[in-house]
Amino acid sequence: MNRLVVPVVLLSSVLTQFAFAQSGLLKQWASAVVTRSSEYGADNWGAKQVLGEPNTMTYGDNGTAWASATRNGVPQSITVSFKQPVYASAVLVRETYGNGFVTKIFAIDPQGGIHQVWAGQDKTQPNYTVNFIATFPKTTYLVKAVKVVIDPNHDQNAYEEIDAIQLHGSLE
Ligand SMILES: [Ca+2]
Repeated sequence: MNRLVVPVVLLSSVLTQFAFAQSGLLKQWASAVVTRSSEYGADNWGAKQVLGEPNTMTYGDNGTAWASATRNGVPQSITVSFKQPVYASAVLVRETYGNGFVTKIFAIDPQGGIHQVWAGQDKTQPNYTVNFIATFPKTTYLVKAVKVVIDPNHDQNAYEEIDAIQLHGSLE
């Protein structure tokens, strides 16, 4: 038992800035934008709006979330990085408008290698802010960034908007 307890105590003292569950699971909000396919604005609806903790608390067209430049069209994506690289097991995408639009998620390792970790049908329903969580087998490589690909045509009458992105993973 002590072999388990000691490392957790040590890690938690080092990583006090991160949410750190008893299981050793780190949950980090995105800290920087790596790139994005487009953005509706440089400030409101800009890619930087996905950074940090959620701040869009109502469903709808809110400038505190990222929106692509056009309401509908070709696939869009946003790539964000995290302060602490981890062996990743899930990505949370906070959807706040046009919900149900995530199509693929890629994990990016510290050497820049790109790995698809999730693809499928996002069944998130509209009319509420929703934390869509894509889970996958824990990566065998560290993940420093993720790329979220969306379908802007999911809701023809809305922009597909993301308020925040969180990476779940562990240090071992
Ligand atoms: Ca749309």
